[in-house]
Amino acid sequence: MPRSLERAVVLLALLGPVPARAETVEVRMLTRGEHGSMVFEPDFVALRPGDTIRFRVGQRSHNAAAIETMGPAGAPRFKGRIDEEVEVAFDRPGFYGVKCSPHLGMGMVMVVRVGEAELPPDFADETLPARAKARFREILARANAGP
Ligand SMILES: [Cu+2]
Repeated sequence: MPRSLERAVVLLALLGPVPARAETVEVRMLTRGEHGSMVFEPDFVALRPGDTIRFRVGQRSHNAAAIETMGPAGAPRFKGRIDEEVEVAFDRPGFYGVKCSPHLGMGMVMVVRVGEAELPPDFADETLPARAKARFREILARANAGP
């Protein structure tokens, strides 16, 4: 074994396995974003289990809340107040739908994918307002996660 490689192997052995650090991703809640009005930016986020999203007030009068019917079974639910910045840790693999409560009818939603999850065929809640369903279809198509 060449000497430099030998040294690298010794160093790696000393360091041991490096655990993946949990990350925090920022999502802004916006009345007018680059891609339209009433949006989360970004509106699709892929996380590793244990990562966190910090929902930031980009413009006022929005919140971030879990859509209870759109998430893996047993996943924690959350609901921020209007103009509240919340941090949510996503531990459980799967797809999650997130809404802004007052603007769900205007299609203010986003998708979070945690881990190597497959999109469940019944992910879209058919009882949601039409504009929310349309926005979900658009996000999932863009993210190449659609059925
Ligand atoms: Cu809103």
